[in-house]
Amino acid sequence: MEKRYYQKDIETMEPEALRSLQEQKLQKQVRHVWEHVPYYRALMEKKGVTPDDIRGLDDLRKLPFLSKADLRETYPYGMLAVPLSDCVRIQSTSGTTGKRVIAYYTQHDIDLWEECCARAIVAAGGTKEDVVQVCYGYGLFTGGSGLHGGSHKVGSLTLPMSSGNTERQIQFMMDLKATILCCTPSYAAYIGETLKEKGYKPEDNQLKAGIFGAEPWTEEMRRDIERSLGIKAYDIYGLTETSGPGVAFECEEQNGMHINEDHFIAEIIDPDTGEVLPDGEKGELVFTSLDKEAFPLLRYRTRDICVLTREKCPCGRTHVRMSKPMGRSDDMLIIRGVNVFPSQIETVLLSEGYAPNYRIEVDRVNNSDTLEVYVELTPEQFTDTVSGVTAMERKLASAIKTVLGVNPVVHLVAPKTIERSEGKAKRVIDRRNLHD
Ligand code: DLL
Repeated sequence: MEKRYYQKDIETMEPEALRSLQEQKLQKQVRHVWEHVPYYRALMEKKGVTPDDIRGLDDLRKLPFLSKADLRETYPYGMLAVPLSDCVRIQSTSGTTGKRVIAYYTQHDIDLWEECCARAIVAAGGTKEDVVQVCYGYGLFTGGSGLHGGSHKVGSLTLPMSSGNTERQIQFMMDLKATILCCTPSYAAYIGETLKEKGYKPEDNQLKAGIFGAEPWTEEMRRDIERSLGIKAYDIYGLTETSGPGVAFECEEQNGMHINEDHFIAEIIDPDTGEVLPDGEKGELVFTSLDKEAFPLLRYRTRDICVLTREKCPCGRTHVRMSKPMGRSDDMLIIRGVNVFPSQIETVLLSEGYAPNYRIEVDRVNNSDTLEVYVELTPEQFTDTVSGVTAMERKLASAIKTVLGVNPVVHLVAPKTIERSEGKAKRVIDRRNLHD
């Protein structure tokens, strides 16, 4: 297969040249922040660092970290590095875990962001002949506008569907012969399930690829979606603070996401000590932007836990790859002292033949943590096994116990009783916080 890139020179740049490009840009970006963001300048002064101390990548670790707490502290304008009149757009986080974070963009920032998304679309096989159905939410969320802009840059026909109204999604998908689907993996699974209910087979649609991200999803979930839609499913990563989707994206190897290193430097740190870890070790991902005008962030702690690899990728891209984040460090549940990521439970459910419709409930009863997992039976399982449900629950509980080391109570529930997600799925209810 012919290799496809959106910006070949940059995406396949020799590592030495890439490093020197990053170093040049880093010096400029640090100076820009120093001169225009008093809040961060104060943090640098506190550490005794000036822009003159930052000459290369090895100096990066001299710079202070930024976290979401800093962004909340400086809400709404404190991190802005250009006059507001130079900005053309804001986007924002959903604010489910506190005050919203607002990201600002100049036209230049929008162009860079959309180019990153265009790289992702081309890596998934997109061309100007494609019909790209964008069913990430439009509005303050970055998913819709990011992929929308990227699709325009590629020259594809863009369907600005936004999320929800699954009937209409399916009608447009079929009538307009969409070839690339962009949405959260949980919504992709829901669309696949609905197509099946309507009697469509995977080969009845014209889709060839999906670009799915914005929430953690497992390899098992990927295969499930690929089967139900008859496509190849690509992962895409990003966060509002760094512009949105497209910070990193998968190529045809489906083996980690290439980080757009001409625009972002990635580091992995130990989340407890802040120490920088070598490639290959698991830790918290930290980003430094290199080209941002309005909302540049230096050493921003994402709280996403993953691993970086610089092993050569057969696709020809030279940019470092990040593993799938297994969830945010703050998504991790500690149950009876054991660290549990919801994605571990998802892996077990799908490998045991269940559909990805589940809810995890954690509580504290008589000073002891409880873990309950509600899992939907598929319609086939439901009719087959009315009498065998208890045995199935026990079997699943034991499979989960083997992986997590914690004993769950499993409840198998009737099909269609767990709420479907059209955006980011909310799979965990932790009631312990309510009692504290
Ligand atoms: O979710 C941006 C985005 C939109 C990415 C569309 C991909 C596609 P936020 O709402 O600010 O931005 O949430 C960012 O979502 O820190 C991760 O924890 C999580 N996340 C994003 N992409 C992935 C992914 C958008 N591919 C937060 N896998 C991030 C796992 C992801 N988690």
